[in-house]
Amino acid sequence: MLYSTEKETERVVLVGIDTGEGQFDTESCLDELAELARTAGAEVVGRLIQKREAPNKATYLGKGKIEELKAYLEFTEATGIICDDELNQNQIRNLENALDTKVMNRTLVILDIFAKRAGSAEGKVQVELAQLKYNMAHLTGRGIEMSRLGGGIGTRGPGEKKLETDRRNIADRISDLNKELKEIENHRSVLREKRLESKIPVIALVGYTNAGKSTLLNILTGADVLAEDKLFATLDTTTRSVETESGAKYLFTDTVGFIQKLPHNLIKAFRATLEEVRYADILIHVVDASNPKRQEQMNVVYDTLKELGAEDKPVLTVYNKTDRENIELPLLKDSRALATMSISALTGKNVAEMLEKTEEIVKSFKKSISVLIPYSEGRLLGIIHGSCEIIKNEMRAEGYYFELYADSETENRLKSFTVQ
Ligand SMILES: Nc1nc2c(ncn2[C@@H]2O[C@H](COP(=O)(O)OP(=O)(O)OP(=O)(O)O)[C@@H](O)[C@H]2O)c(=O)[nH]1
Ligand SMILES: [Mg+2]
Repeated sequence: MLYSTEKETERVVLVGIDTGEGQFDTESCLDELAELARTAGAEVVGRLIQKREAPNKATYLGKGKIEELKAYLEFTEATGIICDDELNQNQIRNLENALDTKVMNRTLVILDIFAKRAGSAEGKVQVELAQLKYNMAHLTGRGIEMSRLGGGIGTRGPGEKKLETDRRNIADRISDLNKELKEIENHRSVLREKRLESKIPVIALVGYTNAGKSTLLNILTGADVLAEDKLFATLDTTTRSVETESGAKYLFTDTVGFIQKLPHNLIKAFRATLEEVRYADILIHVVDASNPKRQEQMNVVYDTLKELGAEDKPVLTVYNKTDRENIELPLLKDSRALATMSISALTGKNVAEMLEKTEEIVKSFKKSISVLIPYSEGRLLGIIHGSCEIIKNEMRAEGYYFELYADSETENRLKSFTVQ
């Protein structure tokens, strides 16, 4: 069933708990949550922060705060609240009953944005799967009622489709989607194999959401990826090739941005998409240098990379948006990266230099070797031409002589033919 998502604007109050811990202070968490809520189409009409050591196990907020919030909701004519943390089913139900309003949280809002943005078949399947799993675990009375009525955050699936809310149907749908995802994953891995075979180095652009990854891909490759001042503008992976001045070819991949408190489940749901990061030769870590929280955002990126099993990849860090004036200096060297540079993806400043540096790093991971391939081993020429950078090549009496840069896998295959 199709319906318009514009029907109803939710008026929401943002709620957070300040435990004095965590990398980000609660105010800036709520700033980001406000951005997310706006992107999801809700109007933010207020915010409330409670200082506590830990969330209340049964009700998230303390008793007195709940009374205050109830009055505040009436005053602001809010239609719901969005909590910054992951609430369990009990906390949601208890809060809904006490406040007589719809209770949402950060994950639900992120999922809702993902649902709106998902473009590819794969993205849609991944999002719907994550939403249904989330609903199985969280959606209680009021959420389901809202879904049946058909409006608001957490009720739409990808492509404006209405999300299933009947538990029996959800389980069936989850199993169908899992099968679909498996097929898509197989297809993707075939494509990836082909790419790996071609041995063109793959460079993945990673970074916090809104850092400028898509803008950078566009300027590098003339791609036409949507780049805008919204969180999670990109959900689908785009790969484009770039040829440098020296004639070398590289594949650049742009993918979904990271954000703090991205639930583990969601990362898992996007495994197929994010897998591209694991197969990249190098990561370019794009940082929004003009964001006062850039250091914290960089830490989130490294934590997420770790979760993806990509923590050992060579990294080139680029401080982006350095055309802006509000940048707090100094921009420190990123100790986790092989090199750190300042660029502007918007004006193109230093982008050519970044490409040179990338090339340098790719090469530094390749070894310079000399090989003599007997004429009877002609089949190896394909591998050499496909995967190595050839510096010198000669036809000698005993066979083909090459001086080349090879990656470790190719070096291994050519081992018995290496010469001094
Ligand atoms: N001033 C300035 N703005 C930039 C620069 N690079 C990107 N932006 C802006 O930052 C916003 C986000 O850029 P995107 O390229 O969409 O960011 P992204 O990292 O792909 O974001 P997601 O896909 O949402 O994760 C856009 O409004 C861009 O125009 C830059 O170098 N300078
Ligand atoms: Mg993007």
